[in-house]
Amino acid sequence: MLVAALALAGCGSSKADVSGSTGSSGCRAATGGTFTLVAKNTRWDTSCITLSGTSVTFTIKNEDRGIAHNLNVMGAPGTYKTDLVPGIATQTLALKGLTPGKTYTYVCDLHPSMIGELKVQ
Ligand SMILES: [Cu+2]
Repeated sequence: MLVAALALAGCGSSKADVSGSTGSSGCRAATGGTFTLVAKNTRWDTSCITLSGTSVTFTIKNEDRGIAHNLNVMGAPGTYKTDLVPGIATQTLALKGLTPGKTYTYVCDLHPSMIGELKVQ
């Protein structure tokens, strides 16, 4: 007897929230095996990077004069971070052997709020 009443409650077109959207909104793609990451006003210009392939060479541009930044791609194999260097400065970091399907977190060791995700596809 209760079944009919419960079935009536099922109307309405509420779309379920989609967590972890499948779109590319918010992420920038590393193309050609390179990516330029800019640190300015103690922020990265990108907090989400997608990569197809298992290697990428970052160019890190520190545009904060007198403020030290580095790039630490936590858990990446080999040399995974640069030295802390005050701006204005440009560094490079070449990563190889990244794991497809894994998301790596990158951060500046001095500024924990400078954090982002590198998604290896
Ligand atoms: Cu920093």
